[in-house]
Formats: sequence, C-alpha cells, structure tokens
Amino acid sequence: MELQEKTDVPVFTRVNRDVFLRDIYPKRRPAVLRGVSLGPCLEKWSPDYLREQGAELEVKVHVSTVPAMDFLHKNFVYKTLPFSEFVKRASERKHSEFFLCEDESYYLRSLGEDARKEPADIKKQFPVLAEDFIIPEFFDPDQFFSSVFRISSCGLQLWTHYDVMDNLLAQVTGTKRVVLFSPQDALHMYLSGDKSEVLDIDSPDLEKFPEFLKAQRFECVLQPGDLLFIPALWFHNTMALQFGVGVNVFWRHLEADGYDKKDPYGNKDPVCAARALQSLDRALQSLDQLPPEYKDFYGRHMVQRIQKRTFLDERY
Ligand SMILES: O=C(O)CCC(=O)C(=O)O
Repeated sequence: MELQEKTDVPVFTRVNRDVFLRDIYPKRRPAVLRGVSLGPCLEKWSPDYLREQGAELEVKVHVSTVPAMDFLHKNFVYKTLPFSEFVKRASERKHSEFFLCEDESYYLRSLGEDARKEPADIKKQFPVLAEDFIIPEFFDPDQFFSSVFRISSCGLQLWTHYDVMDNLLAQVTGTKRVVLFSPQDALHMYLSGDKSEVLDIDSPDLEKFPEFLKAQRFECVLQPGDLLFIPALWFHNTMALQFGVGVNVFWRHLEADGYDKKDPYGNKDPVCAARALQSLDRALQSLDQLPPEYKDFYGRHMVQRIQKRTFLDERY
C-alpha cells in the first residue's frame, strides 16, 4: 500500500534555553533535541535499579494481549501492581505470572496522588527516582503542569491522539518510534474527541479513511537521551522498539485560566475551544429540525464561514 511520504522530524544538537525559545519553540513544530543533559537517569535506570528504587508503590497500568493499544475500543484492561513487579513484567517478553496471556504487553502512564484531581508529578510519586532526572528549564516554573512516567513493553504502540499542553518527551532508556501529524491535518485524522479513529497508521483502512493519506506524516526514532518537543495539538503515535522508560513534561502555552481546571491529564480542550464545540453541538441540533437539503446547504454555509474566519493562510 502506498502510504504518505515520511518527513523526518529535525534533530537539533547543543540546544539550551535561549536556542529553544528563539529558534524552536515559536515555530510550533516538533523537534528532536539531542544531547540536552537529563541527569544520571541515563546511566542508572536499568530495570533492576528502577525495581529497587520504586519498590512497593502501587501503580495502575494498561495490560493488553496485543501490542497496539486502542483506547477507542478499549482492547486493554487496567490492573494494579507494585511498581517493581510492573517493571519486571514490562521488561520481559514472556511472563510466568500474567493477567491475560503469557506474552501480554504493559504500559504505565503515571498518575497523580488522586488521579481524578491531581496531575502526575514524578517528584511527588517517585521522589527518589526523580532526583536522577533533570527537567530541562525550557519554560518558566509557573508554566509547569505535570511530569509523567511512560514505561512500555517492547513493541507497545499507543493510539494516535493530541494533548492540549506543550510537551517535552524524554526518552531515557530504549528506543521509540514516534509518528506525528500536524493540527492543520485535523480534517484528515477522523477525530473522535482527542483521538484518531485511524488505528493502524501503517496499514490504514482506506475504504473507511481515504482522507488519511492526505495527512503529512512526520517521523523520528528517539534514542536514549533524546527529547522530543511535541507542541500542543500535534497528533502523536508512539511505538516502543525496545522496553523503554521515558518521562514527559507538560507545560502551559496559554494563560493558566485558558485551561479546564479539572483536567489532570492535560487533554481537555481549552475553555474557549470547549465552549465553541458546545455551541457547535447546539447549532447542529438546530439544523436537525430542517429537511435534509436545507441542512446540507446550511452545513456547507457554516463550514465556509468557519474556514474563512479560522484557518491560517499558511501551514506552520
Ligand atoms: O511515550 C509514550 O508512549 C506516549 C507519550 C505521549 O503520549 C505523550 O508524551 O503525550
């Protein structure tokens, strides 16, 4: 099958705060930052070390019989394990103890103390391990939102989604393929909330998703020590090429009151956008009262107004 041509995500070396803020951040495009100091985690975070340091803390993890996790059809279950047992299972291919099958896949996206209210902060949930990890000072401390452990079995693939915060994804051990799509390709992504309905981005169902081929595919393979800047709203799909440990840091791009206050994951649409989407739902309900040809006409009328008023002339 002919897929989209790949565009490599550019790699920048010798990036410090000034270079990031001047040359990379304003472009609102993904970038791999190589060689930024992330601290002793790069040497220390072997599975054995992680198991010793994280020990008995209970973590809620995703477990699935297949490596491609799919949030739309929920082909995984949530299970709770001591961190040390989770790291053991995620770092091995076949398990002597398992929930679903002996080669099941594991994924941890760490959570806050009260997962429904508080964003994750590795300094609070993993204070000892957090000492090994330096959060790059590429944003002001009051913009900080969360820091999240991302630990995956080899082969684990995470569904395509966007987040509403800016994000630095640090790959500490293992390698990971990341495929990204621009927010300006939103019309080609078949969105369901913050997720794309195109589950298999390498072999998409083109009968169902013909427009997907029009989306420009950006790709990189993260090496240990790499940071990937994922600007807010950029779609991303990750695949662990090895057992891997990462941390990602979300921070606010908009003013603090622009975000939903009850959003521990950083994936609820900004307040103004959520309001606009609600108004759209109301507008569509109103159109439902018209005969189909009228609905079709006013639907197109609205699309044109939205396009004229909101689309940028150029791609960024
Ligand atoms: O690293 C991963 O597996 C997923 C990362 C991700 O979705 C994120 O950083 O927002």
